[in-house]
Amino acid sequence: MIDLSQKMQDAINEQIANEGFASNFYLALAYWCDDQALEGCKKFFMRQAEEERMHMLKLYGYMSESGICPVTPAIPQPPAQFDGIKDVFEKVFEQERKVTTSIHNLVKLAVSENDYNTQQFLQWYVDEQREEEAVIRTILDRIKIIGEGGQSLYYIDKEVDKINLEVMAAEAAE
Ligand code: OFO
Repeated sequence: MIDLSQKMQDAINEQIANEGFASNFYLALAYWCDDQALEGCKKFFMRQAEEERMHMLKLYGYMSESGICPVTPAIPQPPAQFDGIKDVFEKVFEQERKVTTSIHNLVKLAVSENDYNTQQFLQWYVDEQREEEAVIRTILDRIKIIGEGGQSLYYIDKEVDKINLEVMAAEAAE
């Protein structure tokens, strides 16, 4: 059995709340996009919402494996108003950066406690965050190239749809 310190249990419970918030945030974004008729972006965020839920459940599993009952968090309301698609992806990038920081803080705690199991378990999250940030950065770069005037929304949506399919293919190949 894995021996988790109280500090580590609290930190993992906090991360469960972070992943739950991220999942709801992406769900809110999916339906903001739906409202703007941005089908490609909606699909991207629906997949992302599912992924974040899976990240949350993976933490539940780890706690349970350690003989600890995880705390199911109250989830704060995610933002609902955005100043366009660039603003959406900038906020997503900020959100992912926050999650990256919280994962890195968890790793630091695991290292300081010589908790080798948790260090190893968290490596998956470290890799996942690096990949997620890279995808959002790519989308922001494409938005910069396409621009935001005229029919650009149509092309941005197509591009996000394409990137979403690429992410799904890469995940299927893992
Ligand atoms: Fe954004 O990924 Fe969860 O951890």
